[in-house]
This record gives sequence, C-alpha cells and structure tokens, in this order.
Amino acid sequence: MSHVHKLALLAVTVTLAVAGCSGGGSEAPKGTEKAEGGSSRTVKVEMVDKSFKAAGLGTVKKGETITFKFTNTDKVDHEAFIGDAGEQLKYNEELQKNADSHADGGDDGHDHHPEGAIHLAPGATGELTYTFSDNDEVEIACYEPGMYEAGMKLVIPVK
Ligand SMILES: [Cu+2]
Repeated sequence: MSHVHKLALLAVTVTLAVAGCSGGGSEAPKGTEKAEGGSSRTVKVEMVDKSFKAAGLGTVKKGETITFKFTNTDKVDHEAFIGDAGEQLKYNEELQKNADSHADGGDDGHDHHPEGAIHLAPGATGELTYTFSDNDEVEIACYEPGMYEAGMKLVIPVK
C-alpha cells in the first residue's frame, strides 16, 4: 500500500517542476556574453555610492580580456557600459535615439538600453566581458540619468 502513496507523491513533484516558466515573450537576455573561452581573468566591481569600485583590478594590459562581475549594493538602479572614448560616444548616440523613439510613444514600455550594457536594480548582479585593445584608456560608465555627470565612471588605464 505505501508504494502507491510514494508514486503519487512523485507525480505531483514532477508536475510542479515542469510548471515553472511560462509567458513573457522572447526577449534575449541582456548583457550576458558568456566568457567561457578567452577571458583571462575576472574582476569584481561594486556599484556603491554612485560609483564603481573595482578592488583588485590591478594593471590592465592591451589585448587582455576581462570579465567584470558587477554587484549593485547601492539603493538605486545603476548601469554599466564598458568602452573607449569612441564606443562611449556611439553608445550615447544610441541612447539618445532610443529616448527619441520613446517620446513618439512607440513601444512596449521597456527600458531600451543599447546593446552591450547591463542595467542592475539594487541587489542585482550581472557581468560584462571586455577585450582591451590598443586604446590607452577605457571607461566603465553609468548612464542612468544624471549619474555620469555626477562622476559615476571608472577610468581604466591600459598599459
Ligand atoms: Cu549609476
């Protein structure tokens, strides 16, 4: 008799496990370039007091690929985008374009941050992988309104 009970329980458990994920559409995961191949090291970056703190970054060499693991320990949303001066400029143009399309009342109300950036709510984590090329300087920047202007950026010298 106890056999039957065990089987019934098992069936219930399996059903629950399957019923996990539904709805929500097909949005690609943001900023999740997996670094399985080629990333030479990982650096932890804390977003706190409207700044980036990357303890243990050390010297960054040209050609080096680094995976940055961000944790937002602040009380407000933050963003992270990595790029040299040209990439930052391009990102800003895209951001502006997206803001304009919002003004037209066009779409689904999502936060359309351009490709390559991550957006983290308080307590959230995320990662970005970046390969440093020939530039002498690369920035990690937050473009949440007013933050870049307030100094939320980390300038990384590249040797
Ligand atoms: Cu920020």
